[in-house]
Amino acid sequence: MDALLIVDLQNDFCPGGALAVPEGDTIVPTVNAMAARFDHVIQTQDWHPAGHQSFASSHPDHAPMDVIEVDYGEQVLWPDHCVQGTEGAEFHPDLDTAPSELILRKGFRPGIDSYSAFYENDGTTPTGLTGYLRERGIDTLYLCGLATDFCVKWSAVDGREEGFDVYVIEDATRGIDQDGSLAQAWDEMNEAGVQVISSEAALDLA
Ligand code: VGL
Ligand code: ZN
Repeated sequence: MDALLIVDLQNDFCPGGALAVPEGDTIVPTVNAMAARFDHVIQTQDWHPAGHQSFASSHPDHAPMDVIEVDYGEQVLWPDHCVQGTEGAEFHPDLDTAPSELILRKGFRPGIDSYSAFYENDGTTPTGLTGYLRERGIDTLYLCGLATDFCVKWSAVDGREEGFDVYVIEDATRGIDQDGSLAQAWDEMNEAGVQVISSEAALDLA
C-alpha cells in the first residue's frame, strides 16, 4: 500500500521565511494535486522550541550555516526557524492539509535536531513512524516537500533502511544546496536505493 509523505512544507522554508528554500513555494500546486490522488497522505512538521540547539542564535560564537560538532556528530547551525506556535512553523497557506491522516512533528527535543521523519539526528531515537506505517500496512512511500538535501534526503534514506520502497517526486521537492549538498543528496539517495519519479508518473501510479 502506498502513502504520500509531504515533508516540512512550512512558511519558514518558503521564500520570505527564516530558512527559505529557493522556489520552495512553487511545489505547492503539484503537492496538492498529488495529495488529492493518493489514498493515504502523511505530513511532517519541523517543530522546534525557542533556543533549540540547532539554532545559531543558541551559540554566541557562531553564525548561521556554521557547522559544529555535537554529541551525535556534525550539526549545521540554522537561523531560528519553525519555532513552535509561530507563523513560520505553520504550513504554507495554499497547502491543502485536509487529506493528511497524520501530521508528525519532529525536532521538539531542545538538544537534538531531527531531519528524518523516522529518527532524530542521533540515528537512534525513533519518531514512531516506522511502527505507524507497518501497522497500517503501508510499504511504499512517495516523498515530496522541503528540503531535498536535508529532511527529504534523511527521510528517504532512513525509509529505505527501515525496509520501505521509497520514491522521491523530483519536481515536488526543492533543495537548500549548501556547498554542493543537493548533488550529494541525490547521490546518497541513489546509493540507498531510493527511486526518482516525476509527479506525472507518480500520479499515474497513485
Ligand atoms: C530542515 C534544516 C533544518 C528541512 C529542517 O526541513 O529540510 N532543514 N530543519
Ligand atoms: Zn529544523
